[in-house]
This record gives sequence, structure tokens and C-alpha cells, in this order.
Amino acid sequence: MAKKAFITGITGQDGSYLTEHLLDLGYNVYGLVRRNSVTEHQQSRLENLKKNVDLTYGDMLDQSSIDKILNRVQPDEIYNLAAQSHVRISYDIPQFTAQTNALGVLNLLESVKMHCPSARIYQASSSEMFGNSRDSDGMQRETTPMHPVSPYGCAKLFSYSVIRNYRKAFKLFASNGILFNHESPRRGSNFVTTKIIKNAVLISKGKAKILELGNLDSKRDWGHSKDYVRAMQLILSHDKPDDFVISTGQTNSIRDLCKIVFSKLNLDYEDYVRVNPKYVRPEELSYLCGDCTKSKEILGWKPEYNFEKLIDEMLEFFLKQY
Ligand code: NAP
Ligand code: G4F
Repeated sequence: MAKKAFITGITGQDGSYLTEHLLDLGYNVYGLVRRNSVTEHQQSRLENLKKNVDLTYGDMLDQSSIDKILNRVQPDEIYNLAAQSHVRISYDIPQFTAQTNALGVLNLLESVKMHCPSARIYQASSSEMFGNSRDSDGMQRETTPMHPVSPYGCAKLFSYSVIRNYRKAFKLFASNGILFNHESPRRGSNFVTTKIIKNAVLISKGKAKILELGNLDSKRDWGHSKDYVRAMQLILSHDKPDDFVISTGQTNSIRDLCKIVFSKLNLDYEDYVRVNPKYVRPEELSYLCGDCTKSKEILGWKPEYNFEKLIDEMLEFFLKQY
């Protein structure tokens, strides 16, 4: 019989790629969708998939909606991707961020305990939980201490911890994927990769003049969402619940990204990029570089995309669009 997967955050970047991946593997896919006044726009990433998935209105902040769905669907696997996922915006809406990203996960766990205790749960944990902590070799791994530096990171640390707590206390099959930054043509336009690539293309076409950014010196370990959703399914297919880092092990600065993208368009980024303090964060996470040895050895996962291939795919997408 086909496995049933329930995805929260199904309308997001990862939700849409994960849906495609699970449908390809023969799963029946169910999703939770928030009410939005412009339905068509909100579900645009699912446009070609909608006919194959069962979507239900709900919200991580509305326990009754989660209860009803889990009781009806009785999923084998639950992927909790729903979150207010923008780090800087978590300073603007810290309480909503904490409620959704932290308490929402507790709501989900309580519902699972009540309605489908044998379901396997994947929690979308984040490298933002490490804050500015790293090991002596400069990398972050499963054992690296976590000292988050944003309301987003603090809320994600709560959910990471409560997943581990319920795994032990109530024997739930609950796992954390500690994912480093991952991007794609479906990435929201206010994350730095899309912002740079989209605006560089607009500048190259004479449709924009400058690009305003925040901190150019922070470094990120960027992978592709398609690779990372494969890891999510492998994490829940493992024989026991556990926590896994998913990363590329390659790190680059925002400045590097600007340099590469603009030069691919035969432009010099220094002529167009300006720093606007509006985009600088109250506290910055300055360096991420993940060691995913555990995932490679235990799950047999490895990324197919590198930094260059990721940039090329995103550039090609925006060049076609404009
Ligand atoms: P995304 O594109 O921003 O998608 C977030 C999803 O969560 C959207 O479907 C959004 O619905 C939904 N959502 C937000 N608040 C909700 C609420 N209160 N109730 C129900 N749904 C809600 O994020 P993503 O890049 O796909 O990331 C997926 C998950 O992985 C997130 O939890 C994120 O924090 C985590 N993560 C991401 C990365 C990364 O680099 N992408 C790295 C580590 C961890 P709407 O469409 O209605 O807004
Ligand atoms: O693209 P970003 O907004 O991603 P950030 O903050 O690293 O968070 C993403 O990755 C996390 C995993 O590590 C996820 F958990 C989280 O959900 C999200 O997907 O910013 C990347 C870097 C930061 O250092 C930021 O200060 O880019 C810098 N930056 C510089 N100028 C900018 C800008 N970021 C944004 N969004 N916009 C700018 O104008």
C-alpha cells in the first residue's frame, strides 16, 4: 500500500520540491495550507502538483486544525516545514515567529501523541541554531554547541530540543534535519541569493540601476533545495530517529556571490551594489560551513549540486523570466 505523507509548509520552497519527490516515490501526499486572501499567488509553487495532492486549510497556531487532519489522514510520515523562515523578519515579528516555529511544533507533537503516535516526524531544524559557534576546524556538525543569535534561531532551538525530548520521553519517531542554507529558482525573493541574482539580471537588462544589500562579509554554506528534500525522506526512512546535518561543506561570502553573479553577466558588482543599513541585522551570524559526514555515512546522502551549478540554474531561470 502507498505510504501517506503529511507536509506542513507545503506551499513553500522545500514543500513544493518535497511534494514532487514524494509523488515520484509513489507516496500519497497531504498538505496543510494557511488561509490567504490571494489563493492563486500563495499556491503558485504547487501549480502543477495540486491535482495530485490533498490540501486542507489549517495553521500551526490552530491546534484543532492539526488534530482534525492527523485524525483523518493517519499519515505514516509527517514533514514539519511550516515556519516564519526569514531571519531578519524574525526581529520584526518575534512573537509570531516564536509561536509558529516553536509552539507550533509542540502543538504538532501533542496532536501526534493523541492521534497517530506511530507516525514518523521530520522537523525542519536549521544551521541558524548554531549562531556564531563552530568547532576548532571551523565547521559545524551535530555535536557543535548551539548559541542562536536571532529570534528565529532561538525558536528553532526550542523546536529542535522538544523533538529530542518527545523522542525519548514518549518514544515518538521524531528526527531533526539540521539543514544549512538551500536555495533554488523557487526561493523567496527577499532571501539574499534570489535578491542578488534576480536584481543582477534586471540591471543587466537595463531594468534596474542599483542593488541595496546588508552585510556583504557573512559566509554561508549554500546547497540546492532539491538535494535537501531528498535528505528529508532518507532521514525518515532510517531505522531509528536521530539528528542529521545536511550541508555541502563549501562556504562563500555574500560578496563572493555578488562577484560571481555579476561577472557571469559581464558586469562589475562594485559599480552596482550599495550597503543599506536597513538590511544589516541587529546581531549577525557571520560564518556557516557544515560537516555532513554523518549523513553521508549513515543515510548514503550526498548533494548533486555545488555552488556554481546552483548559481547557474538560478541565473538561467531569471534570464528566461526577464
Ligand atoms: P518557505 O519557503 O518560507 O516556506 C515556509 C512555509 O511555512 C510556507 O508554506 C508558509 O505558508 C508556511 N507557514 C508559515 N507560517 C505558518 C503557520 N503559522 N501555519 C502554517 N504554515 C505556515 O521556507 P523553506 O525555505 O521552504 O523552508 C522550509 C522549512 O525549513 C522552514 O521551517 C525553514 O525554517 C526551514 N529551513 C530552511 C532552510 C533554507 O535554507 N531554506 C534552512 C534550514 C531550515 P505561506 O505560503 O502561507 O506563507
Ligand atoms: O538569505 P538570507 O536571508 O538567509 P539566512 O539568514 O542565512 O537564513 C536562511 O538560512 C537559514 C539556515 O542557515 C534558514 F534556517 C532560514 O530559514 C533561511 O532560509 O541571508 C544570508 C546572509 C545573511 O548573513 C544576511 O545578513 O545574507 C546577508 N545579507 C546581506 N544583505 C542579506 C542581505 N540577506 C537578505 N535576506 N537580504 C539582504 O539584503
